Amino acid sequence: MSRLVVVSNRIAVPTGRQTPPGGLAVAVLAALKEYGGIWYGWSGEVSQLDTDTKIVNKGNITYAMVDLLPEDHDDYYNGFCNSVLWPLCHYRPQFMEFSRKEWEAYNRVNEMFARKLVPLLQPDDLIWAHDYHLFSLAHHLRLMGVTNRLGFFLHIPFPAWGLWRSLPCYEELLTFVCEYDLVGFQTNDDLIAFYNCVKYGLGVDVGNDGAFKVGKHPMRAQVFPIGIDVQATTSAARKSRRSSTRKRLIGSLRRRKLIVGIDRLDYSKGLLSRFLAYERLLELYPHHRRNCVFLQVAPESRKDVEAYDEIRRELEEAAGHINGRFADFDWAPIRYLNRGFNRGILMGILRAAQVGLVTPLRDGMNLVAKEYVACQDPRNPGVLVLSSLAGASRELSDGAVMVNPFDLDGVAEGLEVALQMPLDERIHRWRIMMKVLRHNDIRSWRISFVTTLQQWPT
Ligand code: GDG
Repeated sequence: MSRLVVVSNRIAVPTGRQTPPGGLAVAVLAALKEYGGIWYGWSGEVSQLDTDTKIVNKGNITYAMVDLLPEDHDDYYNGFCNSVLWPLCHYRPQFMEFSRKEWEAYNRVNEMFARKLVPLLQPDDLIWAHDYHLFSLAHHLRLMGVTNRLGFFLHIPFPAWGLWRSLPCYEELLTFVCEYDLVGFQTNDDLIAFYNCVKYGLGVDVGNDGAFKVGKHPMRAQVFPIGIDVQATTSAARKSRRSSTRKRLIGSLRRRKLIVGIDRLDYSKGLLSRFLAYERLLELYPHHRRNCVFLQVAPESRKDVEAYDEIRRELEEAAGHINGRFADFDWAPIRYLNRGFNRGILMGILRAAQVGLVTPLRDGMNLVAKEYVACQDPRNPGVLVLSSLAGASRELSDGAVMVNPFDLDGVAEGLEVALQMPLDERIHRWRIMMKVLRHNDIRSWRISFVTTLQQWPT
């Protein structure tokens, strides 16, 4: 088999037992561990000078890391990636702040990533780029004469044509995306949105097999819903039974039911609406007062982007308000932890919860929804309450209690259903979801993407 070279904006070299938060890191690491290869991208460091690529070998993975210059960190990462593409793809155009300077920085950094990658490549390497930071990478690699197979997977949603066209550089960026050989999306909704953009933005019709040509270049777009490492997740959750943190958590609940949310602190995750929906639960269904606890873990991300400051403030206020309104001497309805934990502890928290509350306003997939299911005790599983706007809803809607995160009363009702659900129904729903997770795990995601990339367009 050809060597796999994974390229992502951010490299996550695991230290000890810690895996950094973020769905992409978790997924890519699990995929690379299986057969090994190179993981290339930004080190997470900002340097004043253009530095050499740093190489670290660990197990069967070679980590190749480049630093960013301060102005590139501002304009490419905080700017075009996280203040233009992220809000646009998550249907939040009000947070979009476009400038030509940042668009230039985006292309400059994609060119730099390509230039420093070229010396690491062998002729038959398969190159698999990840996520919205690297829409333009194929374009720069092609300009440098790279003829390797180039695949791209988008972890976040692809926006509808009506939104995409609001990006001033939409046509050029879309043309760059079409220089990959294979482009993968999380759901059919994203794929259809992409086809429409290609059709209306570039005037190109897509064939029934998802193949089309932009200029002379044949490419293909397809759905590859990302999965999790079910066995590793389940066993981490089982092992956590012995952990002192989990024992402390369970002891502190005093037999109250636990509702849990775990998300990076991000406006796409719908945390404020989730807090308000929980408040509605306590208003509309007063029998849950004093009888349940909502634990939200929300490690900070993208601290330099203004919109994230605002959400942090809003959440602190909302948690304070709800606790102030309902708390008693020996009960606080919300526990809001604004920091990260190691993976073992997180999986233990998920296992301990009677309800997993996953209510993003938009999400490419949402791995926490899948992890919650995999962490459950088969003899007494909890219930997943899931947003219909998460990619995971396309696979888990038969087993989860489905809610629309914009309908606060509806989410409160979903919580009520979940908290009251009898054991036999919980087991039935859990089994349906586990079947889906096992069938489409991280391994089959990786294999189906890489195999399709290898075979296309022969
Ligand atoms: C993007 C897309 C798509 C969370 N807190 C900690 C921690 N986590 C782990 C979770 C989970 C991952 O991070 C988060 O994954 P999500 O999928 O929920 O969300 P994004 O980070 O936005 O991921 C998303 C994903 O890519 C994969 O394609 O599903 O739609 O937005 O695994 O458990 N991990 C550690 N400490 C924490 O505090 N170690």
